Amino acid sequence: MFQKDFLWGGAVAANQFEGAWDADGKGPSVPDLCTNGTRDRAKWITQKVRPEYLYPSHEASDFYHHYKEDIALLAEMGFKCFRLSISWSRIFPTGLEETPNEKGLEFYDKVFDECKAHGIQPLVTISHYEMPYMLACRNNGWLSRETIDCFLRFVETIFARYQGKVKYWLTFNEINAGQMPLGDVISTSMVAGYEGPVDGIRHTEQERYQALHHQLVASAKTVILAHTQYPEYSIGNMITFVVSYPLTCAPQDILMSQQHMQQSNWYCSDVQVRGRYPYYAEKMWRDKGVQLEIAPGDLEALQQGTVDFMSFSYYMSICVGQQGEKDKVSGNLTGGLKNPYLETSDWGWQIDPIGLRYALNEAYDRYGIPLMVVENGLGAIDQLEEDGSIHDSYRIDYMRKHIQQMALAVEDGVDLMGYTCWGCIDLVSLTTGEMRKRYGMVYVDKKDDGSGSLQRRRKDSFYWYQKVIASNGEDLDE
Ligand code: BGP
Repeated sequence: MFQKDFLWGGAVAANQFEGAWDADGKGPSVPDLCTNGTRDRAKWITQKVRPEYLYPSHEASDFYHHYKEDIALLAEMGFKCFRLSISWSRIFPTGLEETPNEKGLEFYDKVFDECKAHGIQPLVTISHYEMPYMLACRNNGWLSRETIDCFLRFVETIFARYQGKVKYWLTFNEINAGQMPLGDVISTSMVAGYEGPVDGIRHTEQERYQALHHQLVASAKTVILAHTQYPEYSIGNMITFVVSYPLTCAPQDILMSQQHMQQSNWYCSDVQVRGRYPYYAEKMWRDKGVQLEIAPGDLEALQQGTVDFMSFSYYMSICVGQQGEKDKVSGNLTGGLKNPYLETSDWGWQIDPIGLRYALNEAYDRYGIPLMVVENGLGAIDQLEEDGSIHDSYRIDYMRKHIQQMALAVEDGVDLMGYTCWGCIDLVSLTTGEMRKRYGMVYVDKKDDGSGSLQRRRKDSFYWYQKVIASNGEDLDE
């Protein structure tokens, strides 16, 4: 079964959860310029805040003013670990300052102290889909090498400040999203001079892979900094793991699926875990017309800066094959072909718990280092009953089945450190900016139009997860 010190918990990201977007000296980040959207209507990016639009990150779930209450609720569930990100523009408002914003640093001091008081380990994502907007405009996000130095100044600051308070760190959230057509906008912040729907920006493969190279170098240099100056830190990478299956047993489909796994899932983690671009990279770049500009010292940094553990988000699997162009399923940043054996969520994401056991075995077989599932969960519409209860048995069912498969993977021999389900307290959806797409075990009274008291309520899944953690994953009954 799960190891004795298994890190049970949940995960959030600053821009989807904190709110207080311009409080205490914080500068605007790219998500602060993103309006709300729906499953069928993409969010917009505007070049300045326009009064006619709603910007969900501005208030979000207002963790900034509710952190004590929220961390107490997590502690009540028995959390061992709380994954959260640090907002870069809270610390460096434009990304270019030489000295950090003290008030921003103090906020996270308070959050980590509160976690410590409740015996909860923070797991900090250094960069979760955000960047100071000024820096994004000046450098077109990660396209410029200069961004690496600005990022490292941010990393040095938080590494020094939170010594003794944080042990576990992740460099970039879902770094491989940068390879994907919509993911590149969200992950690499290449938004300079653009106003329009987020899915309307077009980047060339050259730009995408170059920006990603800069992120990979920044990630490696972050790991090197930790290993040389903060040996007590444990640093992981983080990818979005969208398992692909061949649509049929036609050899062409098998090969396509293998290539998809290499190019979409392994490309970044191969670099971050093994310390070099994989053997299939050269051909992939050639096919895509990419000519990477690799500066002296980059490859050495990649080689030295390999992570201590690997983490990933897991929500779904897809099929890949030559035929079936019409039967598509969506995903958060990437879609694929429909699998006839699987159901989908209300947002069209394919639900596949067994795929998680498969993913864990594949990753462990490939790398042999400890793994952690740092995002997983069901985005669903919850019904608030008159008595204030929320009966989310569908969420319990989803989580139970995924935890069961994790337990089987552990039985298979996989070294699994922990599980932090996504959006443990309701927050803003990344892809649509909606509030009604909820993942939490704690309900936040807030609607898509921005109204609501922000009051927190325990859902049925809250009490269920409490039992799961108390029994170290043995008791999964409702
Ligand atoms: C992941 C992101 C999260 C998150 C989650 C759910 O890709 O790392 O930030 O929000 O997906 O996606 P969504 O919010 O679109 O439902």
